[in-house]
Amino acid sequence: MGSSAEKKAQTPEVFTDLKIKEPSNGSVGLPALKSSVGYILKYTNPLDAIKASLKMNQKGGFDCPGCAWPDPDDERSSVGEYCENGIKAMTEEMQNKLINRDFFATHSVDELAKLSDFEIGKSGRLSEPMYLAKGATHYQPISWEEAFNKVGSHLNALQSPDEAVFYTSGRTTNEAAFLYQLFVREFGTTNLPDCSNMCHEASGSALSETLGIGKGSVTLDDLYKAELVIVVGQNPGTNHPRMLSALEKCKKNGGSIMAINPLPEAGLISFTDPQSPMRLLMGGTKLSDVHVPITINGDVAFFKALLLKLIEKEEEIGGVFDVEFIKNYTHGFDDFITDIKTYDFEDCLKASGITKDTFDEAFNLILNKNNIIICWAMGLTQHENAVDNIRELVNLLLLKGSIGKEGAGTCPVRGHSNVQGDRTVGIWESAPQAFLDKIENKYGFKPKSEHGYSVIDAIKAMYEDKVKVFFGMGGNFISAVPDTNYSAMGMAKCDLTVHVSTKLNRSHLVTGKEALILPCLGRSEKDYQKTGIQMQSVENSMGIVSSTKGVLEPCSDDLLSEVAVVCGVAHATLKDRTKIDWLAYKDDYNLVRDDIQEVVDGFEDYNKRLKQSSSFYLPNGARERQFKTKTGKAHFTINKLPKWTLKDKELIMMTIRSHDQFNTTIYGLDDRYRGIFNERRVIFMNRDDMKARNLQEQQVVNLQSEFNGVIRKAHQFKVVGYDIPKNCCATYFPETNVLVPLDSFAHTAKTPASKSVIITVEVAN
Ligand SMILES: Nc1nc2c(c(=O)[nH]1)N[C@H]1C(S)=C(S)[C@@H](COP(=O)(O)OP(=O)(O)OC[C@H]3O[C@@H](n4cnc5c(=O)[nH]c(N)nc54)[C@H](O)[C@@H]3O)O[C@H]1N2
Ligand SMILES: Nc1nc2c(c(=O)[nH]1)N[C@H]1C(S)=C(S)[C@@H](COP(=O)(O)OP(=O)(O)OC[C@H]3O[C@@H](n4cnc5c(=O)[nH]c(N)nc54)[C@H](O)[C@@H]3O)O[C@H]1N2
Ligand code: SF4
Ligand SMILES: [Mo]
Repeated sequence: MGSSAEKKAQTPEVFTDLKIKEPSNGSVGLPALKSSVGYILKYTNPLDAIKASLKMNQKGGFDCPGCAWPDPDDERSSVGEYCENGIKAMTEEMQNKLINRDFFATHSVDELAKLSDFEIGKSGRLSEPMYLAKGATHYQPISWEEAFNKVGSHLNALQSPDEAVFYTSGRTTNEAAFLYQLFVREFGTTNLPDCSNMCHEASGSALSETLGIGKGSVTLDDLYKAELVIVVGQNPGTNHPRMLSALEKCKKNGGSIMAINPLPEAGLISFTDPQSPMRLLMGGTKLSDVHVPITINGDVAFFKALLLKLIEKEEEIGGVFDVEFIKNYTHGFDDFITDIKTYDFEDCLKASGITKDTFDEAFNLILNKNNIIICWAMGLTQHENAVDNIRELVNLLLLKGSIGKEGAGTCPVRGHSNVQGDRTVGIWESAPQAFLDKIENKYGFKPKSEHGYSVIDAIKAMYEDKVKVFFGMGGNFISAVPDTNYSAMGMAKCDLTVHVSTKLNRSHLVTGKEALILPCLGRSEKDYQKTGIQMQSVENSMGIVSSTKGVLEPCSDDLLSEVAVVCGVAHATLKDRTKIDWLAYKDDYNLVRDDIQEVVDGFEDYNKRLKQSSSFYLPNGARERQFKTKTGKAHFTINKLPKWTLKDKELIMMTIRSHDQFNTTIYGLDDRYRGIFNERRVIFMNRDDMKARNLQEQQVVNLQSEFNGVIRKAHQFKVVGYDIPKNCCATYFPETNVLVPLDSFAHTAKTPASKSVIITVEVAN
């Protein structure tokens, strides 16, 4: 008997010996250099690592498999255009250990599931396709052809194409993603959930509605030239480290930085550039002029307080707003002003958790600035009112005319290296009709126009027996999604689960009745096809499409590219039902780009432009003050203050990333900047909240969340007293995903509210 899916999906409740030090007040610098070199020496061949690092993020080289921060347009450092975490992402992919049939013959699925995520990840790179038969305890090898036929026969046996779900994680290139969604649509469904649903979906919803484009409007150059950059709900020192160089440049040019964050995150406070040897010795730049220690989910309240005072000043002395911009380019100003005046400043300030002194500092920094950029990430998007968070910050930018001009605009900072590109080329469960019409015109079949399942819908559908096949193009679905136990039970009900992946992860161990692992090439590896080594392309957070081409030999001869996997599955499934020559694409990726250019706006001369200059900007209406909204103008919106009250003993919990992880990939057990070493099962608490509960430093506790009468539990965490607002606490994702209720998600966008989980803490026996 196998252990239950729920048990296998959870991270083991085992401590690894916590050490606590003082949190750091600066980031990067020598410790970062030491950490990345140590990582290279431990997990990969150093010569390969040097070769690859010199090509990473360089023109003609490969795109960093880490986050989606852009590379500079012009000059690039010859020493290296990367950060500590970029090196870790690269090294993780090029691990020098391989896992093959012997590994899987030795270790059963149940046994592997007992390992920690760190240990699972460090098993090595997958090197051949593997198959888990019905009732089997171990994966066994399978040929690619058999694997494709297995997927094809399962898909073709479904009563409806909607009984299959096709997930994507944001590392998939434009070429692979375009073909993948094309196959899924030709097969007959729109069930294309992706990691974006759990990430910046709320940004996309809010920005499309207000500014007519679901992406940010700024370029790197704008960041250098801004008078004020507000960083809200984002921890760039860990998650977008090279953003700190851009913020530093902004400061050097006379700009100011404001951080709105419950935590005093090290990178936001001060920064030392590791690519500047002098600065390594001299110490860092103080980055933030003001840190606003907001209470979790206090952002709408804080923005409202700011807006109220700005309106007061505009009415008193004028010159605070960009009146011309408001008149010429916006819609809904009067209604917005009427609504906001119904709020009381003191109530808003109280709900934000900010003292009047800090508020005044923040207010004074904003008052006379006209070129403002607001950057944000998961601290704003993973709440029930996430869309309101973003609409409210757009209101502020609109009042200031801070959009579509130099040094001003919106900057949602994306997570995965190509999450934005995947959406651009059609990974979207609710793609616009105009895009579907273009598919129909080009390929001669009618794609389904009803919306498919997003991540949350897909989980429910699996649980309700409406889904029989789960296909994952990258990612680690079971560890990334909310409500781990419910989701695992859903996954286990599938007949077949398939994962295309570079490395083993927990999702390969929480399987359907049968399962396949299809190993693929990583970014850093050469992609040999009939017409030669192939180039692919990706889009970063600022809408720049650039080429990516691996430089290392593949770690195994039995890997396929993601493009080749999609072509193989499509060919085996659609057989003579299709008019598309699926196998031709994998021989020559130029053909894929030729198709993208016909179907997706902004990709004219795709092949030519990529080859000539290795990157180009996609069109962006908001950047030009052309707002493709219903009215053709930018929209002010009316947003409510969120209403939640904590009952006695309850805390609001955010699930965040440590410095040593990339989402569910655990690089190591330290969170250096926060002073946490060798442990992930911790809960950061305000020391007064600890006192009120009689909790000591490092005391072992269990956590419990209650939502709509359902109780969820996570056991074995150590308490760490921390500089976090009262009534707030923080834990690491994915250890506490068991506590995130499936039904708590952002309105309109359905992003799981994994930054506002209401919990109680009990001493463990
Ligand atoms: N090294 C590394 N890089 C990564 C990733 C990784 O895991 N590791 N993940 C990638 C991905 S997919 C993404 S989406 C991004 C994520 O990048 P981030 O969004 O920076 O990641 P989180 O750790 O979720 O951090 C959220 C931040 O928001 C703050 N916060 C939480 N709740 C609130 C709130 O209510 N209000 C405000 N104002 N702040 C709040 C937290 O204190 C924290 O600093 O990073 C990408 N880059
Ligand atoms: N509680 C909580 N939950 C969260 C979040 C949170 O902040 N809190 N954040 C959410 C966010 S922002 C996101 S984006 C999601 C992330 O959700 P996912 O994207 O599903 O998760 P990742 O951990 O990024 O996926 C990593 C896996 O991708 C595979 N992989 C790596 N490189 C490649 C490649 O080149 N090709 C292929 N085919 N596979 C590859 C490897 O197997 C690796 O284990 O998680 C979400 N879940
Ligand atoms: S900032 Fe992001 S994209 Fe750039 S090197 Fe670091 S991890 Fe890679
Ligand atoms: Mo993300």
